[in-house]
Amino acid sequence: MKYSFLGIFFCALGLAGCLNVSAPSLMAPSATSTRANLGSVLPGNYSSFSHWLPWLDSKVAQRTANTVTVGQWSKPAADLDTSLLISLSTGTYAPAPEKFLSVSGQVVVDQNSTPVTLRGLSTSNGVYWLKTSQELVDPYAPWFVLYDADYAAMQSMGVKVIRFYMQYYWLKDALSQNQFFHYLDQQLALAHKYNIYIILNLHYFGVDWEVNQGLDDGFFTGDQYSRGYDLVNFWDLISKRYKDESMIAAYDLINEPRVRTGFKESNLTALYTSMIQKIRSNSDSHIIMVAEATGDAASLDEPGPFTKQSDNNIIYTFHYYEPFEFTHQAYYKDTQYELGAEYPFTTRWGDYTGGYYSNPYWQSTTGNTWQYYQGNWVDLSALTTGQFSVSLSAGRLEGRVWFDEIVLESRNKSTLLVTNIPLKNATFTLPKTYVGTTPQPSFLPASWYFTGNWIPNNATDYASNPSAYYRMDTASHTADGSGSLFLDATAVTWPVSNAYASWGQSAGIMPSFFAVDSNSEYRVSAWIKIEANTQWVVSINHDFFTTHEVLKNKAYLQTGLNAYFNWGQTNSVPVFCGEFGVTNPSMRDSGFPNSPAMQTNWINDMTDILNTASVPWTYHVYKSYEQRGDVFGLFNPDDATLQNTLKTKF
Ligand SMILES: [Ca+2]
Repeated sequence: MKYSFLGIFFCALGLAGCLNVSAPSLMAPSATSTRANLGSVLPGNYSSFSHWLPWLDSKVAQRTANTVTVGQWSKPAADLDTSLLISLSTGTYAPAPEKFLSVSGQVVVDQNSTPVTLRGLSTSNGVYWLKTSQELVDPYAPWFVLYDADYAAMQSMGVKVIRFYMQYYWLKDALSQNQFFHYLDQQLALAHKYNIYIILNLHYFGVDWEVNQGLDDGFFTGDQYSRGYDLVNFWDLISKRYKDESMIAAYDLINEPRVRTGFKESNLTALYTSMIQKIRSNSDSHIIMVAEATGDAASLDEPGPFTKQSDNNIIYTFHYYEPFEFTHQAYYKDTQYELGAEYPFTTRWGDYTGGYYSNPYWQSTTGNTWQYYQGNWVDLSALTTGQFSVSLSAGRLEGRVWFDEIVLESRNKSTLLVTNIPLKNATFTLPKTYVGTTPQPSFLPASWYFTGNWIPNNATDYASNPSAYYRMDTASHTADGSGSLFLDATAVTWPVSNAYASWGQSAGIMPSFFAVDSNSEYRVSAWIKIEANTQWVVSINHDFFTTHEVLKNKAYLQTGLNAYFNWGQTNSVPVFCGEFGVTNPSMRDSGFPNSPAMQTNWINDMTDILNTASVPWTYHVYKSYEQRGDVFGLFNPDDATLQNTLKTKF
């Protein structure tokens, strides 16, 4: 799972929350992987996973010591081989050629022409953290490796198929191949034993250093040719070994292939054709899965979500995460995916139309300490017919500035009654982001978004040039540890014109806009601390927007999915939803008590649409809970809602 449907959404938000600016590049990533988004959007430390590595290493140490507990999955190191030996000795692993699957029209059938409904689970996202195929064999990786008990559990849930994630790296040399094939042989023995099909999916293309840092892969980020990936050879190796294996339902050749300048959709189609031809040249008649291309609009040079291959034993597969804001809340260490998104979700964004910028401009605060800043009472209804948001600005700052305890008030023009308007995270307390089940310190604040066009002095070496904007844990007006918002211009260069740096609430997944009441005036205030600055540049403002909303409910899902269904019907081929799923930890967060019901509703809506259309699917994912910050996975140790909901759908 990597694909983000939010790219266009973010682009739409790119203009928001900024002061006297054109589109700020920092807040307008293009559609790309979420992880790649972070790399391109976030500065300094935040674009790196280095701050995760100590935590990860501790997990590896635990795994090595064989003491790790993964939800309900705590396994002795010998379990895998022992269970396999049992199944082999009892003769449960036997060839079953009658179970070999093929495509017939829009349906998948076995060798007796009996339709087989492929509904199941994907497993598991820990593929990113497995540095060698040795870890599959030892095994160190209980969050990823499937044991006898896992197959038994899935069988009891009604699972018919597992979408089985693989790394390109695992076939890099003879030793790796032997280790991986040993593991896959064991998995296939269990697949036979429990009568559960396996879809082999090349999920991750990382090379050594990427795998070691848990980074995104080259195929997804754009330079797969320069790295010498040989996907035809990868699948040739798989095909030669497993061409007669009936429990392999399909080869899912590339996970979420991304196209770009220099590698267009038509190039991808040709690559698929080459892989298909190679597999068929081995007398291998497995179903092959061809995935929807995503990426730069200009590189999507073929019509439709898919391009039909001449081979007639193909399933066309897509992934569906909508509303992305809901499915990806708490998605690793990024507060843009805030907890608290609801389903149905209303996506909101604003087009910036101007603002009120006549509040006081400050140069310094006495003694470099905190002082209370008050804006003017402003009749916003005389200035805008849209909605407004607040922003904290320091364009062409030379020193450093902190903001804390932002206050937004309205005052009735007649009665002069003053009312506080609640702002989200006005005191900059720690946002809730998760690595597994544990909230982690975050460098970025929830509900606030930086826009600016300053240039870090040492942009290529973020390690020695800490980021110039973040939520500062150690500085707070009340010294209560709640933190403050920080802008540091001492390590940046300003452009000649249009120099701005600003925190606001008009961007992100859940922006804050306020309607303007013509009977009221408005004032924004805050505690501010300024150091080493020589110009009058610090202020707080009201920004104006024309706002838009899209309700993302079941009808919205149906419309999106119909595009795939209709293509399959038009072309008389099967389509397959290879991934959909929702992050788990919001369910255990007492601040969002409605989340379990909403996640149940979302799963019900998705599976109802897919099952009604007789479109098969695999849910993302079976386990991996607690092992990555994206925390997809059915097995929340405290709450069985997701698995109980899903197990009635297979
Ligand atoms: Ca604070």
